[in-house]
Amino acid sequence: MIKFNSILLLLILVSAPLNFIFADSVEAKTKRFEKSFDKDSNGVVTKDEFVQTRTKWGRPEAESHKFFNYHDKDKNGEITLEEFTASK
Ligand SMILES: [Ca+2]
Repeated sequence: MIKFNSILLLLILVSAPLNFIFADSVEAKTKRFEKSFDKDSNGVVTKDEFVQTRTKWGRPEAESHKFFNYHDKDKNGEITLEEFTASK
């Protein structure tokens, strides 16, 4: 049991910096926002654009709606680059 706990602790300690390294950088998010989601390049991503892109990636529509609402911080129906890059 002690051994298992030690291994678990070790895994947590090792994965924390990895999470930090592999977390999306603002640059990576900006690129994804502009290249993948903002189809008409008007600086905001509508729900249609968001869901369509994720559907193309094979993501379930219900999940895409959930993520859209998560990113759309001010709930105005559009995701700005600021909203997108601020999201974890
Ligand atoms: Ca918004």
